[in-house]
Amino acid sequence: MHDGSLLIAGVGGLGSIWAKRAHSRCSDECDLLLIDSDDSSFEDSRQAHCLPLGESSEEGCAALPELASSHYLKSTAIMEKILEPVELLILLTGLGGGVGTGAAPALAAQASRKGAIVISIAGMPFEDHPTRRAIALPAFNKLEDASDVCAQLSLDRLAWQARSRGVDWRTRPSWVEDLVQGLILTLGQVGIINLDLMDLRSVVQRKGAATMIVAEGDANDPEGLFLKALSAPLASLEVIGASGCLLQLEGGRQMSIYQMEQVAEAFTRGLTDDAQVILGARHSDDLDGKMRVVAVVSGL
Ligand SMILES: Nc1nc2c(ncn2[C@@H]2O[C@H](COP(=O)(O)OP(=O)(O)OP(=O)(O)O)[C@@H](O)[C@H]2O)c(=O)[nH]1
Ligand SMILES: [Mg+2]
Repeated sequence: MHDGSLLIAGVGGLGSIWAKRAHSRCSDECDLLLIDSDDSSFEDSRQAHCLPLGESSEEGCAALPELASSHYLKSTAIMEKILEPVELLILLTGLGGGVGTGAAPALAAQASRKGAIVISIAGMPFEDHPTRRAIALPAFNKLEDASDVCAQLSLDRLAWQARSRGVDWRTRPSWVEDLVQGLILTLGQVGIINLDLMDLRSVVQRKGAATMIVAEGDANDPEGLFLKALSAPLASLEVIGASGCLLQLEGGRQMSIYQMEQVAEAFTRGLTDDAQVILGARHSDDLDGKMRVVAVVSGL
């Protein structure tokens, strides 16, 4: 059951691949929006809202962010309709090219103006592509300004992680999928302890920067889970000293209160003394003996 209030958006080639994969894991709970100048991003996505930028796919926006944003701005009336019911937008994009760089900040700004909570995850170009990084950095700042939570995803770290698992970093971003699925299921499904958009809003509205972490592992190894979360391919991760934390724990039917307490303790130890911690939990049949933790950390 969903009412259009949760939306996953992919902007540009990389963002669209990530968004399609993440959405396939939780399509009953949320809608999908794809924005690109390249029609091939819309393949295999009959249920998605698709916004082609430009007159034809030949035109494209290859490495032209200004062109992409001006195409986007011509579509704001359509976008207004799509964004109408949206209360939470999870925006996935890769910066440094044309479409993502130009259109993602514009989309985040429009959704934010309409009152939606905006969580953005932006892939940052490889270290050895300085030209692309120079294009990506100002776009990241714009995206961050328009988002409640904006995390930089390092493609170097993502590629390194994918290599160690023997998969393709572009098409199998399991970390991105886990995170998005965790957030959507946290907010879209009934759990043992329910979290809702009000809880998320109260955490992300704290002053200061915000980021997200996710980990899956042995339910009896809280320290290991926490260390795993810190090895996520995010470019910068400083959860120590945070003053707000929304923590969602997911485990198999056997998950005990004791295990939940231990994991919550490991994840909140580094927070300030008066930190606001909001805890949610739910059972998941695919997590026998394991636990999945999704945390949004704010007030950094
Ligand atoms: N090295 C490398 N980097 C890539 C690759 N694909 C994407 N990237 C990086 O990710 C960024 C975004 O890529 P895309 O999502 O394909 O770009 P886009 O938003 O569709 O933009 P345009 O296609 O230029 O209009 C690029 O700037 C690169 O830094 C790849 O195959 N190899
Ligand atoms: Mg592209």
